[in-house]
Amino acid sequence: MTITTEKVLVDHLISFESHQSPFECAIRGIELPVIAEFERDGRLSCPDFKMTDRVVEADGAERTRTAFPNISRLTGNHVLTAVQSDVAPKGKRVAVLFSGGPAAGGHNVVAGIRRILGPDNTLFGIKAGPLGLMLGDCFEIGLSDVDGILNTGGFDFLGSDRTKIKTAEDMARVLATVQKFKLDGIIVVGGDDSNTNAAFIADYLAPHDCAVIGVPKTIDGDLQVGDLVPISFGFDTATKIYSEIVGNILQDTPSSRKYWHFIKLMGRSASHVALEVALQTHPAVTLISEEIAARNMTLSQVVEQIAEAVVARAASGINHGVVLIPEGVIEFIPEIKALVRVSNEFMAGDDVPTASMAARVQRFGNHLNSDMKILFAGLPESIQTKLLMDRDSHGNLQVSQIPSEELFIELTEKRVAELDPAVKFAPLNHFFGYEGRCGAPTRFDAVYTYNLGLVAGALVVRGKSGYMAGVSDIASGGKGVAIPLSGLITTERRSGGDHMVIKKALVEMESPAFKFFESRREAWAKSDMFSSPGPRQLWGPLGNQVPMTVALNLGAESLGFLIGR
Ligand code: FBP
Repeated sequence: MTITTEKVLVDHLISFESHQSPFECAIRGIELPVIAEFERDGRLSCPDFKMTDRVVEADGAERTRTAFPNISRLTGNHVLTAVQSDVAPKGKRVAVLFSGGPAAGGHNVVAGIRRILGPDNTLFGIKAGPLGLMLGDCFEIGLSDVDGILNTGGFDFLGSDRTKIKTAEDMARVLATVQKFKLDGIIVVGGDDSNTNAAFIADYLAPHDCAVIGVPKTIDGDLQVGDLVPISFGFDTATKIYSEIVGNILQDTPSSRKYWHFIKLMGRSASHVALEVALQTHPAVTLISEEIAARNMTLSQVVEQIAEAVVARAASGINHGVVLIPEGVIEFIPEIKALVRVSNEFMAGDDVPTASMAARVQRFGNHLNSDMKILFAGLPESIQTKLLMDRDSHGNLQVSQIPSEELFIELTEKRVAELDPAVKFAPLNHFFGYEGRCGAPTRFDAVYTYNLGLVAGALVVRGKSGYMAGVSDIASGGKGVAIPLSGLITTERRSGGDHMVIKKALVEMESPAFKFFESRREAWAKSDMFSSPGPRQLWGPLGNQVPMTVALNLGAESLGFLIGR
């Protein structure tokens, strides 16, 4: 190679820096069809919204009405649907923020909002989440600023955080930002806790004429409202990325013929991620936390189930396999759940936050009754300390940091040796979480989020407040809908107190997706029936697929989706 050619190559490689890889350049061009009501004569057009007869209400609606008097009254907990309009609002000033963990497609939400606002309205980006809202850390987003972030993964355009806006002082700081930037509306892109935050802010800001709209984001998939919000955005991308890696590992197992891989998958409490990856790859064992809770299984029963699969496969000459473990499983095993509940109350004690970890472990041990003391003492130190870690600002135990995959390996190893000492059992552990949260969105997430942005932007400039934006009818063109936030809120016990939060959607035992998994898992356990779905496809017919769990639960006839015309 001559020096000149090398220079050409080096310049070429340098041109990839700062998000200009050939892949990133190509995905910016993915076509983004839009819902019919948002288009007129081939151009974006801002619809209005009409109230439907459909009412959404969670348990304890009376309590919610008292806690959220303004938005409950404004929305009446009725669902809205988009309708075409001839008049587009002008002069509105809107701000958008990301809240919680990143999820693929967030940038398209911002792009959708920016474009539906058009040149006659102003959009501000709030830096680094709810904390940025309180600090008034905003910058103006121009129409051309969103071109470069289209279809890219991550939240880096704005950044995110998990601050809970809870006190009167917090709300006053939010109001100060609203007044400083003369905001007519705020859009909160977040999961269940962040949308709960949005509901509180919407209620507080109602007398100040500032609308607040939420957008359903989270890779966990636990923010769902039936057909109105069939899935939160980011789930499809994350599960397709995890499925690719799990598929590769499954392919390796009968090749190397020696390892059992224990893979923990992110997804906090719900097991939607684990279930989806199981449907896409067919591993030997998949734990579903909600099933463990429904069947009241003890830790040793769960371990027995894994150990029996290991021994049975060994009897057929298979000394390898994959076990999928949902991130939050530990909180669903009844005896550990009880321990977590006591630890939550304990952690809410005034002096606990300042105590060292060693002191917490000792004091917590003394605080327990005799059964729990035995259980806690029997847990590996790595689990004990994580149970006593500081909660996040919404009062959640940080389950992603609990090495449950190591716990299951340790206990399975012991039990397999008891069942049959001749069985070869060589375990390896993995945790897939951050690998999948920020990947470039799948086509489904790209199109879905762009349209969610259009819906959220249109709602806020129309002055609608206290709703979560939604896109329903994803297999037949899509419909822009608005779901009343106050209708989604219920009471949950966290950090030693009752809190009003949006109810998490967990895996239901009667759901078609779970039933299908249940009907196939024995076959997958007995022999290698895995499949390797490969990398996510952004072009061509395979790019057009929704998650399998979503298609099954919606009763769809195929995996395809159709948003736009
Ligand atoms: P969100 O609810 O904010 O969407 O969280 C998504 C998630 O990926 C969870 O699955 C996980 O428990 C959590 O974030 C871990 O987040 P972090 O380590 O960034 O706090």
